[in-house]
Amino acid sequence: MVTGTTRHHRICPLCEAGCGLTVDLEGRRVVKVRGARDDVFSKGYACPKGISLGEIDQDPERCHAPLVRQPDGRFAEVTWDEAFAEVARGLGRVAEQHGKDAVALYYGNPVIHTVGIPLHVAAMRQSMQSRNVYSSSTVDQMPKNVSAGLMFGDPWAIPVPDIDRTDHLLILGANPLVSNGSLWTVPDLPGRIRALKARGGRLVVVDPRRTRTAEVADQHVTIRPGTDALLLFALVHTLFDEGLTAPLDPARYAGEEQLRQAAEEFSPEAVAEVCGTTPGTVRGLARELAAAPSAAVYARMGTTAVAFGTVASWLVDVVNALTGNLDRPGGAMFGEAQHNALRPTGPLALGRWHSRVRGLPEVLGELPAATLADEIDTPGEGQVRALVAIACNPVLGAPNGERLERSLADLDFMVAVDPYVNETTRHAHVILPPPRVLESEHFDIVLSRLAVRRVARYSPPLLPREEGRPSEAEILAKLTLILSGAGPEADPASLDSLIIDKILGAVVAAPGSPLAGRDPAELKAQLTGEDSTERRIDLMLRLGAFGDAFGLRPDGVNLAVLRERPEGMDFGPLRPQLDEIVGAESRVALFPEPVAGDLPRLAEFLAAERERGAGSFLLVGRRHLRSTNSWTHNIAALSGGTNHCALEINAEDARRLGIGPGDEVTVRGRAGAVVALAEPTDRVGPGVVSLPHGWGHGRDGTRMAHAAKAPGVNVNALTDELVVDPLSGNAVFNAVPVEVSPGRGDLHQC
Ligand SMILES: Nc1nc2c(c(=O)[nH]1)N[C@H]1C(S)=C(S)[C@@H](COP(=O)(O)OP(=O)(O)OC[C@H]3O[C@@H](n4cnc5c(=O)[nH]c(N)nc54)[C@H](O)[C@@H]3O)O[C@H]1N2
Ligand SMILES: Nc1nc2c(c(=O)[nH]1)N[C@H]1C(S)=C(S)[C@@H](COP(=O)(O)OP(=O)(O)OC[C@H]3O[C@@H](n4cnc5c(=O)[nH]c(N)nc54)[C@H](O)[C@@H]3O)O[C@H]1N2
Ligand code: SF4
Ligand SMILES: [Mo]
Repeated sequence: MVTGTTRHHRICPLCEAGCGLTVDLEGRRVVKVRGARDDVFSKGYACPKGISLGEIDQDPERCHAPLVRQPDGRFAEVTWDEAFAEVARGLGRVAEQHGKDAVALYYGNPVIHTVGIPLHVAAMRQSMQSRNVYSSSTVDQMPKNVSAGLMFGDPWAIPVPDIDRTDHLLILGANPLVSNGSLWTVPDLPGRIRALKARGGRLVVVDPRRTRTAEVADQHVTIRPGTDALLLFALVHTLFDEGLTAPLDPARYAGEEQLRQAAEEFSPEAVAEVCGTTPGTVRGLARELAAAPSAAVYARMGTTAVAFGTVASWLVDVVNALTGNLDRPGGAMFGEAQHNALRPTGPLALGRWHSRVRGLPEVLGELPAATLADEIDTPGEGQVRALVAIACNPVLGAPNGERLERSLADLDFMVAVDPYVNETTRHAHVILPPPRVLESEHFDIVLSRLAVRRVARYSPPLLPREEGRPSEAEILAKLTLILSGAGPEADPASLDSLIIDKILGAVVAAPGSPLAGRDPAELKAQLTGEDSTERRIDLMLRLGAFGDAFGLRPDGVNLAVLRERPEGMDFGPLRPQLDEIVGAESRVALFPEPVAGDLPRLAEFLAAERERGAGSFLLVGRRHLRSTNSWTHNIAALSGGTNHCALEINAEDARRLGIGPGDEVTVRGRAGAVVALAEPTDRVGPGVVSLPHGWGHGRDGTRMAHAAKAPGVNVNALTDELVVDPLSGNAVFNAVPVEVSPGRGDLHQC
């Protein structure tokens, strides 16, 4: 280490793995980042994105001052007070003229990677009193939330493979060697897979594309996109048919017999051809799962962002349960939150209200992102006229993003909390940039529940914020206060204090709570931290799984303890928790009623697919190791090389159509068309094409000059906002029917 350099530990906020990084600073400048060998969880692992955290943090095109759009359309820098006053005016005017539902909220993926946003989003939603709440959940994992909510009574009780102890891992529609795991916090997946194989374990991957994960698997089963629900049902059928199910305690599990009956029509023989495989392969998958001493099934985007997302997500955990692997070491286990998760109990209520235009059901208080444009475009009572857009880029991330972009341009007011002027935020009237990454603390609020080990970690801000610059938590608190009518001058810390009082009030009043009857003011006085954000983290830690419960568990953690241990504390492997999660009074619902109601649609799909002749291509997505959805293409160290936007097409299909490498091809979907560059390959099978998302840069008025040099095309110009998974409202990005033709036809886009 050079003199003048300081060395720090910091949790990487860029993906769900949450690796520990060692960051060397010279003053306020990052000189080097690498994996932290002493991190209790990631033990030195880091991917190229984490290593580039300095470049991301110091990208000169990140905004540092708030921006207000001028009458000529250009953005001007203003003071924070001016910016908040402008937001209060803009949102106030819309709410006054058109009512509370006219103000919509949309928050995106980085929300789970920050502290300030999850700390405030619940209060913000409450104070808005708007039915128009949207998030990237409905372009991502909402089907899994629905299936978990229906089966276990908690939408975040999502089992994760206990990879360090399993003998057999079956992965469908996920590419964790590239994504680094999702709904599965598992740093150093490459190392953990190597360890699995070294101890004689087996990895099987079901994916239409030969991904990096498929390449290291013992078996890669190619599947026709969009058919996983059928394949999984055939596994269930086989388990019953061949007497391979583990005995399930009827006091713990409900609906086994109905499930068995429902699986009858989905035999391997009935579905295999539609799935693009053979009955023998399907039966083999089921037999191996049943025979393994321990096994886990895991599935992600290829099974959630599809038309049968909820059914497929449910069947994954049905297979885990039927093989006796749910909640047992080496199987699919529940993670444990380092913070107090306020656990809901009882089956999830779906559709408590419906969207105004398309009548789509609310899920977890949200409406589907796929219908936001309808709600903006369609006049009438409750029409959306203003948007609060937090850490999101739905122009590139939501289905038919091009239509949504036209809708956003038409809003009366939009405020964005975002560091970039990008495809979405360029339509905002006010942009409020969060501080530098290294000026923020890091604490996993959502993800620790999905972690493969029981760990507690906290990273304080490495750098003090510049004078007068609010934290992301303060920005969110200010917006919340504005939305609640308290005005732009209200003190953001007052909101944290109120929330702390509310949580402590509930904790001391809860019957059976170890803190029942205690004085909330006395507990509050014990909280430590530099600011109210840290005091809230301290509260969560103390009430969490490893917490000191305000002194009742003297060995437990609190913020002060973790501040002394930046590398974190490890509390061991996962432990069985099903009884706590489901509760003594309830049972795991193996055959939840809403899912049962969607099965006739699956049967119709099967029948239709059996009749289908050779048809159009099916489009699937892919991710690149050095990308993060739409927003890291501006970083030189993370772009170029293999990280580019190209249409993978089967080499034989390309030859038949007269398409060569690098040729322009027109891809046409229901929503629109793009001209992409072709990459003929044997990675995808006949009839399948793949385009990554998050591209389509270089639009007027954006400020991402490096990204604009290799803009790529927006795959979500092709995806159809009118098709959703009906139970969850989730968008469909995989198995999208498209036409592919050589050349650019009459299109001028690139
Ligand atoms: N076709 C297709 N479309 C997809 C997908 C797919 O597989 N195929 N995947 C979908 C999935 S899973 C997701 S999650 C979505 C993602 O879509 P979104 O969540 O809408 O957007 P991102 O591209 O992740 O962009 C995140 C935004 O947050 C900003 N940002 C980054 N860090 C911070 C921060 O710390 N604070 C704040 N306030 N802002 C920040 C970035 O500048 C950017 O504008 O895309 C979805 N779209
Ligand atoms: N490097 C990198 N990492 C990321 C991100 C990123 O953009 N880049 N994004 C983050 C986000 S927001 C998320 S949600 C996660 C997503 O994490 P993953 O789900 O692991 O990532 P994907 O690459 O979308 O993987 C989906 C896989 O499903 C396959 N697939 C498509 N259709 C089907 C189908 O019908 N059936 C089956 N069985 N497979 C199908 C695709 O070929 C692809 O391999 O990654 C996160 N991590
Ligand atoms: S795997 Fe994810 S958390 Fe780990 S260094 Fe890479 S981006 Fe960061
Ligand atoms: Mo995502």
